[in-house]
Amino acid sequence: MSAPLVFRSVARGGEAPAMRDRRGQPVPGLERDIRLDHIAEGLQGCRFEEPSIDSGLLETMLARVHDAEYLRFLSLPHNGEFNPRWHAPGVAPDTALGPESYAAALQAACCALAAAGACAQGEPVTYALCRPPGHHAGRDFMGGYCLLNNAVSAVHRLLESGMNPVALIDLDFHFGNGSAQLTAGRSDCFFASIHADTSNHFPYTPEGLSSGQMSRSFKSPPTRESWLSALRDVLAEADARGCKVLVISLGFDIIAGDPHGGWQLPPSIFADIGEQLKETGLPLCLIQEGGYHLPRLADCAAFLCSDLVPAGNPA
Ligand code: OKP
Ligand code: ZN
Repeated sequence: MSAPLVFRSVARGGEAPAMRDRRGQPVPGLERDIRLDHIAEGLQGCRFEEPSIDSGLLETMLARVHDAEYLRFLSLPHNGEFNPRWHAPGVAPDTALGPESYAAALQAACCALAAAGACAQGEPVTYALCRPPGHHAGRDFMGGYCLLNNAVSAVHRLLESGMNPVALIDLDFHFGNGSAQLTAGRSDCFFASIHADTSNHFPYTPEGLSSGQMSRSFKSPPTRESWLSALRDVLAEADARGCKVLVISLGFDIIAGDPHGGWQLPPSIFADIGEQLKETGLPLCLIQEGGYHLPRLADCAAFLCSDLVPAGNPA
């Protein structure tokens, strides 16, 4: 297997101008450009390519995922305000829009589409190294730093290339409520998520999964073994359903020390994750979601790829 092909966001800026907790209290925004510098450091054996996506294709794909009025709203000028109207029902508005937020979100969507495109062309492992994340964004809502759902855009591009069904597996610490909404009721996309119980963690609302979707949630911090066994269950189900490709919503916020997390898993768990993913034999389209503990992000990425790249063949 060749080294992962990485598509990295080129936009700088558009960092969360503010963030709020569930009670509406201001908290520091941790979704920063520098996250990607740290992750890239762990991807040194990988190939990097520009995420160049035709603007027509971007528009077409975004229209498949999001509501036209929501997209129009995002494209208006913004200056750090919160917009309750465009947050998910029952979720306290936590994501503010700044002047460059939408440009950054569009860049992230391009990375995901480029990764999916290369995946459809036969690349065994593609990686959208993108920000802001996307899995909390739904058809007409933002939240948790997410404006556009990058992973679901990738799903649509893969489906259109004939890879059907697609599995969308969300490994981020937080429940991907946007991805769940956008894949509900689809027989061509199997959605599964492993996450922290949503009564105590963002988005603080019931999962409300539709039939055919799968989740493994943890009320208390999982051990390495219990988390990995949840992943085995989810991958077995994707296999049983005959999924042709795995889109992975990749969160590095499951590890100890993450300021938006709360678990104690070591970065080396990503070596086991990489091994399990590789063992499926399916093409992998990795989409970056969360991960905010800067000193450990490079390790997470390096451990993940240590098993996706054959030893002695780093490039
Ligand atoms: C985005 B992603 C602070 C609450 C802030 C924000 C979580 C955003 C997570 N106590 N909650 O990584 O899923
Ligand atoms: Zn997260």
